Amino acid sequence: MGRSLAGGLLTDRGSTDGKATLGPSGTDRPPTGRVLPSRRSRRLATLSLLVVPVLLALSGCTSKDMPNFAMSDKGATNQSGRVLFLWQGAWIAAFATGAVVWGLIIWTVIFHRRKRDDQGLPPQNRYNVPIEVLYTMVPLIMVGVFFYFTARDEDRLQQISAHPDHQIRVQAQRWSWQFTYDGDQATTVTGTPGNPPTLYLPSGQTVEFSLHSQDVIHSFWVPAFNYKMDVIPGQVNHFQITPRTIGTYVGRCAELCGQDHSRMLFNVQILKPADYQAKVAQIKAQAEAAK
Ligand SMILES: [Cu+2]
Repeated sequence: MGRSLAGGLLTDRGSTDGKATLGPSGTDRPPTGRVLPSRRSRRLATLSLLVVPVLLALSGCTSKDMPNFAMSDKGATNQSGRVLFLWQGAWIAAFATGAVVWGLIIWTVIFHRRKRDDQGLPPQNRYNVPIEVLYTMVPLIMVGVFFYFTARDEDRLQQISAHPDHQIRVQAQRWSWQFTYDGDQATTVTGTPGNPPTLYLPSGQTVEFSLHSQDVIHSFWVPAFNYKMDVIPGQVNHFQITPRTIGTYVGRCAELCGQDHSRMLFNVQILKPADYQAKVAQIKAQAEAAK
């Protein structure tokens, strides 16, 4: 008797007396159970018809061909596209897994429901090594794939060059933000909940942020960057980006930090390098004039 996939699911239905028996392979299987190659071939053919076009369609996809799943596709920084692609891949893998699971459930419900003339229990299967290896290995492979792409991208996102073009100190405090450009105290801008500050960034130049907190844990988040990092008291966190797409974006705190957390907003303007220099010089001139 040939061993079938899915623990005898491809065998003929039930034994004549409705009682399960233990076969020589250790599988409970009715004496009349046998594999029907033509039916199995048909099912494999149907499965390939469903899976192969999906794989072919996905293999030629780029980030732009797929939905964003609520992530920004503005390409505001050199990193935002990488995060978007990882996010899209994770969703598509989740949808594919869901489709297989729901497909198997629906297939079972439709094709293996109890027939009118069925009596007793259907064949009871256990100790089916191939199916047990399958449902152990498939999740392990899935987790491995998720882990590989996440670890690869996280490593690249957190790479820091020793000599960034600009260093911006970000200080979070209940409930606003303070920005200082290139270590020059005269360029410090402090916001309030009623008057959110603007962070200026030069396009095409590397910027390193150092994140400081004066009180509790906050999180520095510019949604268009597809990236955020915690701002922790007593610890300075760093990350680098290269702004790319000129424009104005919103920023906010992404860690519930107290009563006015929702008002902890700021703006981000990515400018041409010359315009950026002019803005920073203007901030400095205004601070010196106010002395
Ligand atoms: Cu906060």
